[in-house]
Amino acid sequence: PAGETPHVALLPSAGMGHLTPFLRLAAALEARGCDVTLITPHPAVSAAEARHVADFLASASPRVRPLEFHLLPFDPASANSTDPFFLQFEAIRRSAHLLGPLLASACRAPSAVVTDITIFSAFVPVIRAAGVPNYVLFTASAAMFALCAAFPSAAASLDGHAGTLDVPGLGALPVSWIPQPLRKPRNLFSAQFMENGRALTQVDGIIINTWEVLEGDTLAALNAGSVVPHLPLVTPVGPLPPVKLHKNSCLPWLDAQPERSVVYVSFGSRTALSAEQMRELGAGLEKSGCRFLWVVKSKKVDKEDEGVALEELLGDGYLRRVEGRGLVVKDWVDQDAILAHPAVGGFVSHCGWNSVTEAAIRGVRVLAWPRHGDQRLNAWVVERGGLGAWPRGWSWEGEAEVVGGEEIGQWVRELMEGPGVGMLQEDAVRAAGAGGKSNKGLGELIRKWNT
Ligand code: BUP
Repeated sequence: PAGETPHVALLPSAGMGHLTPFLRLAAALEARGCDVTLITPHPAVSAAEARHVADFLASASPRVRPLEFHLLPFDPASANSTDPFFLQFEAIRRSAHLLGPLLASACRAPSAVVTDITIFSAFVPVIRAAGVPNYVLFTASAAMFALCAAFPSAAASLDGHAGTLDVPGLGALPVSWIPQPLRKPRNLFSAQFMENGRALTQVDGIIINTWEVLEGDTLAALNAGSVVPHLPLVTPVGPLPPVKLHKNSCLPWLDAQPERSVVYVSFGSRTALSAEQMRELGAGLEKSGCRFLWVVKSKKVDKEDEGVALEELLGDGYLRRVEGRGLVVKDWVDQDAILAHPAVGGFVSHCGWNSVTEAAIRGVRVLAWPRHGDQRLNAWVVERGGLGAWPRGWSWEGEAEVVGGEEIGQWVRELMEGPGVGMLQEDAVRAAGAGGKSNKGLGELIRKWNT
């Protein structure tokens, strides 16, 4: 009812890239006086994710309340995929009918429900039946959202010969930029992607963790109805400010390094490099002559990691050779704190969207090495927006070609010698700050939910 504090129920899916912006949105809403319910699917896809949610809840204000969403048992063999994240999306989707009774059990009826883009279409009938306004949080770039919205109709023109896909608002995209599963017929991810794309007109609004200065043209095309007609209003609310959760073991090492001398290297929470590529990257960092902080990941989810030692992954003697100049870690680090550290001057990134937004907020130039999914489109946004460079030919997951150490070393040197991105940082910080466009956009949503 009008005048009461809005109560927003948030339903993330799986993957740090999806969970992170939900936690940031929860914190931003709470800071603006909303009551927030964080609906958490159980079991989580990884121990790291379960821990992350628990840490967030332990540090959040009591205005953020958890609500456990127990998933029905699900046989992975019944779905056409082996990817742990796609299977988790499916498990959540198949349990969608359980959300109605769960919402009814919440201490207050929600003023709005915000669901993750990967799962939302399964929840449309349930949320409609509950009579609650229904919003989607899109966790990547507006460019990727345009692809998602246009894909069901554009897919017909997926022309292997021309090698491009026409996406209104973006133009003719090389097919190689499109997430790999979408280029293959009949698989779990494409089915979910298509179904979500088709259902977008059935929700009340779309929230995106991006900002006008970075993606103004794409946002304008989306809201003019030029990407697909009858889309609900798309509101950019980004870059959502990071939430402080972890202590960071790398900071003492960074404290001892000169200003802007260290390149930070990370491919995000769900991208593992092949053993051969990992060795070449190691060689490249060594050849670059730069100081580096490298977060190594050899498995997609922690359940699969049998504790392979770094020496084994990087080759004998590597760690000794780079000692003092390079720090290699396998554990979870506080990436935002690293990017904010004055010693960090560049970021070799897979261009997961959260990493891109964090690089912008902290003013760190990016060397884009997209590996899968939405990352090539995000890298294109990075390049267009002037946040960094993208060596177009560099291979991605599943491609046999290995990028050599010599070439990597050269690009890393150029990254560290390249121009600063201070102006972009100012734009990003201004957008999310008081009076900024994204900040106002979030305020308008809250006002709407309050009437
Ligand atoms: Br790894 C790692 N510490 O050690 P993205 C990641 N992060 O804080 P992804 C850490 O996780 P998708 C670590 O700062 C970012 O906020 C990082 O999200 C943080 O990529 C988040 O950048 C990772 O979107 O997800 O994990 O590949 O594929 O869904 O984009």
